[in-house]
Amino acid sequence: MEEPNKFWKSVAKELHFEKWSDKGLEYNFDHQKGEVFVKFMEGAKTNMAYNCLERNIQKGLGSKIAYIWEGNEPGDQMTITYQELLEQVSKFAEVLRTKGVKKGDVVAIYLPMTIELPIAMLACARIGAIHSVVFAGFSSDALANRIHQAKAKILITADGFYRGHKAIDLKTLADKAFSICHDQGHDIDSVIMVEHLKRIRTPQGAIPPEVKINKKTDSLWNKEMEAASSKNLQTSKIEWNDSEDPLFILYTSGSTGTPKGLVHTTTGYMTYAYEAAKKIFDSKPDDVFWCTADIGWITGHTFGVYGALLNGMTSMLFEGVPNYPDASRMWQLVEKYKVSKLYTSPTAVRSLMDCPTEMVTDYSRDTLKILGVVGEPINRPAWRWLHKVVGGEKCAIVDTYWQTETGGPMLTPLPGATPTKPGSATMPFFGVDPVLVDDQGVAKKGQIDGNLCFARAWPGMARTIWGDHARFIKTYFSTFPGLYFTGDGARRDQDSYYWVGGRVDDKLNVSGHLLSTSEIECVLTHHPTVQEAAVVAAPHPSKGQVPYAFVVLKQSRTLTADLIHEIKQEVRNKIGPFAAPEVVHGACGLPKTRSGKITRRILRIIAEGDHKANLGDTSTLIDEQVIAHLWETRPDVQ
Ligand code: 6R9
Repeated sequence: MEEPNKFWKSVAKELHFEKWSDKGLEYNFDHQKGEVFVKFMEGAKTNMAYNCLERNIQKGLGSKIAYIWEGNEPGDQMTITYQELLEQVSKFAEVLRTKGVKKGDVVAIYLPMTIELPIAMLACARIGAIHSVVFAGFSSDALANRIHQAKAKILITADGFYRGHKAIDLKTLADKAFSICHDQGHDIDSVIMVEHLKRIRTPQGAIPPEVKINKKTDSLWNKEMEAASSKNLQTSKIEWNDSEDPLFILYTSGSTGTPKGLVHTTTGYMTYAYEAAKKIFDSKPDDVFWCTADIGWITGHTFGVYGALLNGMTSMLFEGVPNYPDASRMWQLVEKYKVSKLYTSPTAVRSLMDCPTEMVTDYSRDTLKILGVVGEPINRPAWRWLHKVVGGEKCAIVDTYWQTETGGPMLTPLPGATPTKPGSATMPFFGVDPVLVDDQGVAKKGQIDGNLCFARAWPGMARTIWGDHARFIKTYFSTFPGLYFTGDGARRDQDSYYWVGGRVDDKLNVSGHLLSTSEIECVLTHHPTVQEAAVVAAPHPSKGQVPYAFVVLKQSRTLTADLIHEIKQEVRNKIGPFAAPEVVHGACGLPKTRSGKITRRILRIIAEGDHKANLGDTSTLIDEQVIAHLWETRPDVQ
């Protein structure tokens, strides 16, 4: 693209600005030449919530459904229109003001997938407060850490919720987080709690959490909203924010150290989210869009909330899990709500593709048009299954590559326009300039494997790490000066398609052969008995490093000596003898973060057999017990 600046400003023109600015993208990526910064349309005044709500209502979408909410228990459901959403957001904006929240203050939000979550986010945006959403699956420690780091003033939470049969004591977790914060010398001013449990059904066998209210700090969402209603307000006052005023902070776990609070600002992020949802999901007025990602992750922010609402879409908010009450739940919902655009993760696809095909095909998927995936490389069998079984070979598949830091997709097909190749996120999004560099930072042209960087700024990128700009520069701009470094490795093929292979620190060097762990994983997951696999590097006295493979077998399969031999042989055949795993470790599961990422850090420690090593923060794992099980089943030598 010759003139990204002109292009992005023309996109911004479709949105509402109280004051326009002719400035475009201004940036410096080279820390040797001065401060690293990125700005877009500095000096313009706008408001994200106004663009999501009033702007659409003025276009006649007031009575259009903004969200369809479906609870954990089938049948728990509700809808809210754009007009109703505006009323709720306006009231909650007043509630926040009454609580003393001002422009620039940080509001922590720790809520399940309920309608109050986007309401709270939009209310913050409306008054210029900065939201910091903490995924409701995080532990008290993780919440405390995030509240403390951002010095959040107030917390919005709920009493509790259910995921499948499991009850989550959200308020108790929040209370624990406060006492941790208190010990660290940071007290939260007030807590607003949604009484969610009394309006949803309890799953069979689950025990509803007991909730304690602290009279000094806690108040109830509904009571606060009633008080705001009594003021008879129509719509609350809008804060016209500057383009570069922070919109939100979102924490992403660093592979080491404390989580990084990435800061996204107003106009650039808004313009990028709007255009990404519009073009990648080919937004149409009668769409029902379902982004399955929790709003606590960047995908939920950009697509589940902002991208969807900016485009006036109807979208789904699902509080449950894909395998409850059974593994057909997702397809039941696609049929029930006539979903046309579905955005999910390769992990979800892989977990569902093992079930009998009828679990999918018993439900109508006729309305589906686009199937998107994000979060990790999708292996070919999963891509094909999604295309064939779910999409009936008539849906476009969009494999979108991006990061919390990038705000929106960087490599992605455009549906119907970009011919796809299973497993490749294809080509750069508008104005994105990918560069593959070798370890010395030399950019390589043509067909090549390298470190994935971006040479030019784009409007949606994070501007800094909250309170630590030096860390921002060190993490993203110091490895290859002048370039934004993603931390991922990628290959560009003969057609200029990009294949993201995974984090570059997942590379291993066996007797001088540089191997990508994901390359080996790909062979392993192709094996008919293997459901999931992760490969890490283990030290070896003569070879330097060797691949150590963790494999989760499909149900009813056991890892016999013959099978181990067969699996190793398969890798020998497909990649080469040097790539054959030294150890094949039969695992009952892999340690994963709640966003579905395998924590290789932990797997490396287990592979090394270092019982004394510090596992680091394990609070973000779905199931901490997996670690103990992996230690128990660790084979000595094979
Ligand atoms: C949006 C999101 C970012 C990391 C990223 C990369 C991996 C995401 C991918 C992908 C291959 C894709 N990743 N999408 N790898 N193909 N389509 O997931 O953000 O949680 O910050 O993760 O996820 O390794 O660097 P985040």
